[in-house]
Amino acid sequence: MDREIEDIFALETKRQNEGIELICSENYPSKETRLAMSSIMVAKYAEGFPGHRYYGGCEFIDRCENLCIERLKALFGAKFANVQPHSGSQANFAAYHALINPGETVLSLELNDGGHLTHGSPVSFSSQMYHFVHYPLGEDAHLDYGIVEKCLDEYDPNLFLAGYSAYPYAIDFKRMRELIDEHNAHSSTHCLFMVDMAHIAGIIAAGYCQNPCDYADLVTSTTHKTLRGPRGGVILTNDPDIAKRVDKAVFPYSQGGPLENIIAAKAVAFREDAEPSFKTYIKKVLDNTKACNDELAHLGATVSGTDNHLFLLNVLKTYGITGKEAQLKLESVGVTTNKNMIHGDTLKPAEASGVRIGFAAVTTRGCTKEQAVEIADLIDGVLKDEPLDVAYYSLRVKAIASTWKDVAELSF
Ligand code: DSN
Repeated sequence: MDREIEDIFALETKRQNEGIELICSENYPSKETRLAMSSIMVAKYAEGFPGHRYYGGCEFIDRCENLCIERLKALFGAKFANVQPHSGSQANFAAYHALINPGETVLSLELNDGGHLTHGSPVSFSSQMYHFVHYPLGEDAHLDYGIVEKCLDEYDPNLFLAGYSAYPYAIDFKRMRELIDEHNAHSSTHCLFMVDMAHIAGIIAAGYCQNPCDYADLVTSTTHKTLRGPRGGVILTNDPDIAKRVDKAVFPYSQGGPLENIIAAKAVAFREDAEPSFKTYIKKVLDNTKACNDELAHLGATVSGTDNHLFLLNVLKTYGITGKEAQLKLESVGVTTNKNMIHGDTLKPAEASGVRIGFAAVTTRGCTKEQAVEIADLIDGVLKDEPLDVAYYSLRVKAIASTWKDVAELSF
């Protein structure tokens, strides 16, 4: 097609096939999902929603978007869904607009404690449009529902936000709902409950943790992490009035024409996610993540422990190097991770004391529990050894990755 672009594709495919991808927010979609992404659905303008478009010729686009909506609703047992957000950040942008007014107060977890940029980081639109305050984690880096209760009373927020980017433990959405209801019973401000389930959406769909759609007023997600779909966002709710406000907040407030090829790909992925084999996949992700975390602990490393697809490795405490240095060392042998703040971190985010490690992507390719343990030994060696034998570890990484499926040939 285009020699320059083709050459780059070949290099990236090789990097992905020969490497060990441990960034917990990444995954590989199926061939079928990728085919939908490159389909001719891309050529259609369809501003508006099924049955109410600003353009003609939307008969089949409407069928596709409706199918996507129905599949998503069935996956999470929700009454209403909007599948048009281009990303998780866009979904959150629209969600805030649908739920609260500019300047109103949102109680969320800070980025440094595992939250997300759009959960009130000073460099994001979120903190500039709304008044964000934060609930801290407990001393053991777990959510402390007593602290949440106190913060609800102290800040009297208009919106409580749960769902995180670097939180390795189970979340009790039911307890949060109870706390918000108790707070609302004696407060003049009515606090709404929003969950950003982007990281754990696949785990929820597979039934291995509480479903926030049963408790929250509104739930946002991305579709490309544990859900293994195309890169994009979605919004779910059971409240008909909120659903109407969500649609208006997505279009025309914050987005123009929906990406109908991506919506088709979301539909394909949601069908895959409803298969029994997806449940088996998620169970393997949980087992592999725990196996790697536990082996690192066995080797003497300071790790967070895990109830989901990710854990945090404190590299400063364990190996005396920063998260940035650890990320670079691992990358030099073909293991991809990202530096991450650890609870109570004293280093800046650009350095950080830890790395975030996840098993969603490698498990899609076929990583076994034995290999997850081997990967822990490899990580420990790479971060401990000085000088680092790059050639030796690179060969070990390639040997493991060579037993897995080709990233371009996956079918679920
Ligand atoms: N960038 C995603 C992550 O890595 O968690 C969140 O948006």
